[in-house]
Amino acid sequence: MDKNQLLSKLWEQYAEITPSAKKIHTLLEEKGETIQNDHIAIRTFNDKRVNINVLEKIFLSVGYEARGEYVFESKKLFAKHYEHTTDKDAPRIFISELELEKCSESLQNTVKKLLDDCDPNEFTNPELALNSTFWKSNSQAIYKSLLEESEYAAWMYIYGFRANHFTISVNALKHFEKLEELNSFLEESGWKLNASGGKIKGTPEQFLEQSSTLADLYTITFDEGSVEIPSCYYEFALRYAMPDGNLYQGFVASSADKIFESTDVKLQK
Ligand code: OOG
Ligand code: NI
Repeated sequence: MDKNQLLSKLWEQYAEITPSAKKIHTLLEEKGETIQNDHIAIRTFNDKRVNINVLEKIFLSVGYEARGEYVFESKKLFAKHYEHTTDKDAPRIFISELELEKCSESLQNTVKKLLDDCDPNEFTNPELALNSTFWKSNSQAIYKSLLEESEYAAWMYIYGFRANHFTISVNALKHFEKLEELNSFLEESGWKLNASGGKIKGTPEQFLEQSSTLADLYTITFDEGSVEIPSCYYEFALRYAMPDGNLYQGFVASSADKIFESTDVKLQK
């Protein structure tokens, strides 16, 4: 699989459970915009069978290289970002992992059992990053117990390995100079934005401003019955030039910390 095949598979899989994605795309294209993707994000657990080192492989194989590292203490997450070595228009990749050893014993046991019960061939599948959930477990009780401790763990249990958001590069838009203008346009068109920490995360001084929609709701059928659970979201990023004149390429941990919450159940209320 080459880079473009990988990225379009990630998009299709994301768009399938995120109706807002294609709608926002179309809305902007109707205004004459061409959409450029700033980055894509993927989540995982730090269990050595599925951690960042495993998930990154497919991206390294199509020409990506690790660049930045980020720590999210209260969410117990660690993340790395990747840039493509030759194609400067290729989206960055952001992969995060839940640090299981910092979580409760009960959460650790739940995740361990989930993975222990899987066919081990799934872990060596080169397309792991596209594999959503290959575990058989489908219990609302487990989902609820994870949700009590970690929105991230609960989301992973339901949606697994996939792109959890794509990101529109605001730099590449013609009709929106400021992120605020795009936010207003989206709100007027009916979208709800993630307001955790303010609708705009980051400042020009940090060289990156970001905003995002609240994740779409998607119906999940548990053994116990059907429930709507936040799936994936769309993000918008405006990058600023650094003193050397080059656009900032990395992420900002204090902003990312709030962007993660776009899939939180607690923000939907
Ligand atoms: C990633 C959240 C962080 C950013 O751009 O700062 C992020 C996630 O929700 O998995 O994407
Ligand atoms: Ni992002």
